[in-house]
Amino acid sequence: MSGRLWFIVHGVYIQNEIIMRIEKYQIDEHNQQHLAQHKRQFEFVAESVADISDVMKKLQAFNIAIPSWALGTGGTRFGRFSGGGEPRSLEEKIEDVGVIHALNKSSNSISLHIPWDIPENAGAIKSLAAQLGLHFDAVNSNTFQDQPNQKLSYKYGSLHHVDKAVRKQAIEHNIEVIKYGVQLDSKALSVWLSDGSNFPGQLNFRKAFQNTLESLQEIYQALPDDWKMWIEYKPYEPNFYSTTIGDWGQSYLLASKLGSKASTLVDLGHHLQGANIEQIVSLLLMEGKLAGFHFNDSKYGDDDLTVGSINPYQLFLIFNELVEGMDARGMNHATSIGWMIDASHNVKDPIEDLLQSVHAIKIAYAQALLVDKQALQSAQNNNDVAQAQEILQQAYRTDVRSLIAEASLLSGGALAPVDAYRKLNVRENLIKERGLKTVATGL
Ligand code: RM4
Ligand code: MN
Ligand code: MN
Repeated sequence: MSGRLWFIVHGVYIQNEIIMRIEKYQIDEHNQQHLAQHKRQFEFVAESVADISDVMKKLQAFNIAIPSWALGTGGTRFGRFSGGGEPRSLEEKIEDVGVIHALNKSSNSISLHIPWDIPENAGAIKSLAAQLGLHFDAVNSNTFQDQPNQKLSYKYGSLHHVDKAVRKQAIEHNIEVIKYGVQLDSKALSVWLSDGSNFPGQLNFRKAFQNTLESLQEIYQALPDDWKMWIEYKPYEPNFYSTTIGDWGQSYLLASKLGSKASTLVDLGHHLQGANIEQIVSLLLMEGKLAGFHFNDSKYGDDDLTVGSINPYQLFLIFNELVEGMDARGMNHATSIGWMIDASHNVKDPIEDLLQSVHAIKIAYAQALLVDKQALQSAQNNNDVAQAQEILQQAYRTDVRSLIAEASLLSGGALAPVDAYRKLNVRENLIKERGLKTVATGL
């Protein structure tokens, strides 16, 4: 089935087709097949959960934003092996997020990267998204690539550049991104800089930091009152000697100097091996400076692998700190922090991969909700180390998948999203329509 929307652009009516790729009755049919087994599993787990209805409410409210650049097949610097039926436009990317959300009812927003996905007609784009139950999360600026027709190059950086004219160009780009975001009702600008140096002596660290701060201050001035600025850090790549916002301390320093609208964004892949991310998260939260997350998983570096595919225990430990810290500050779990995926898929179907990522995030969240907080606190106060570990692992070893499935069912989603996606032949239909060799915009 398809619904039709009409938009007026320069006085001309443009017909815009909203394709409902998945109908509610198809999800119901799918759920019917899994229902009996699901109910048995759910009841078994639910009876040991202290306040199951509170947990279910929290799981239902919990959504994770999808980045516009994750819907095409990713590549490496050695090549890109395109999958079929990739979205060819922003509209098609929104449609794909619509598929994900219809299946899991946990991905109700999309985060745009400018200029990869410039919304030419914001009104039309917003209506398309709204038809699918979606809105717009943070907008991301891009000063890590030179765009065609760009006057000055970012070869030696952007906001930290030694040349004021380059800094000005990068500042103006960020302000333009805010303007696009305002049109879409986004509420945050997320800034990731590749600025850094490749060799010792290339850069004066102090001046680079000060230039970055001054540039960010100008962008900060342009933020609407109800907007936030999220500052991402990364230790290396594409620069291999230094990165100007290299770790959470440097990001935090900038955010503190900028003011209350600025905070630190944690991308899970942006740490050196062995970093204790959960401790970083706990302290940023304590200071009211945790902007949110770019979720992904990694084994070696910024691998951008599916969330939970390598180290689900770390993800659980992060969520354990999040739940404890958010509760300590009386924060709403679903809305006080920016939850977003930042991953790139080069061998999987991106939609399946994103469904898996969202699922892994919700599993970690549910397990963190199950931690017996009081018992843990008393174990900590008594220095009962073994008991503290027992308590954490009791929650982590609980198979909470039926809780996630139940939350999805209650919200009108599928009990088993990947299975439903496959049985409904969504990708096959996308290939028929969009072709086998499409290339999505982005990295
Ligand atoms: C960077 C960083 C940014 C993302 C780009 C595509 O490594 O994670 O958040 O926008 O990649
Ligand atoms: Mn990121
Ligand atoms: Mn990254």
